Order: sequence, then C-alpha cells, then structure tokens
Amino acid sequence: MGSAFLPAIDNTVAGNWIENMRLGLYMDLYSELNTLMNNNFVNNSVQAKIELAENAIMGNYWSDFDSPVEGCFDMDSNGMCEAPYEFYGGEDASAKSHLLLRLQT
Ligand SMILES: [Ca+2]
Repeated sequence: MGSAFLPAIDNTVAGNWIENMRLGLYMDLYSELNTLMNNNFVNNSVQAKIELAENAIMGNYWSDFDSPVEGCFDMDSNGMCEAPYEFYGGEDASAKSHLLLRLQT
C-alpha cells in the first residue's frame, strides 16, 4: 500500500488500494500516456495531483467523492458518478460511487 508513483511513461496502473497517504497519487512533468483505472483512493490527505493531463484516469474509487453530498450522483445506478471527480491537474470522468457502502452491506 502506498503512493509509489515514479516518473513513468506508458504504464497501466490498476487494482491498487491507496489509503491514508499524504499524497495518494503524484505524477510529475515526465509522466505521460499512463492509464490509471480501477484503483481505490481512500482517505489520502491529497488524493491525487498530476502535472500533465496526458494521462488516462478513469474508473477509480475516490473516498471523498462517493456520495451525493460530495457531488457524486449515480442517478442511473450504473455504479459511477455522473459528474467527474476533479483533482489538481486532472479528473476522473467515470469515478466509482459507493464502493465502500457496497462492500459493507
Ligand atoms: Ca451513474
């Protein structure tokens, strides 16, 4: 568990659980063409910060964006928020909703 995201190009990062870090995800100016999907970002002080928008970030779970009060509405119940999750430098256009609620019930 951690935020070991080093400068990387053309990698796929998937299926990670990143929790209680000061910075969950960081990608510097030399990180591009990466794909981040199906990761879980849980209670990190700063969930994500990227310097370049040239990365594909989609389908991740963000603990501070999984309920209507946080701006995540899932009106069509497909498990994804209708609005994108926005963070410094980018966004996740298909953020997952209510993952923890579903896991706990
Ligand atoms: Ca939806």
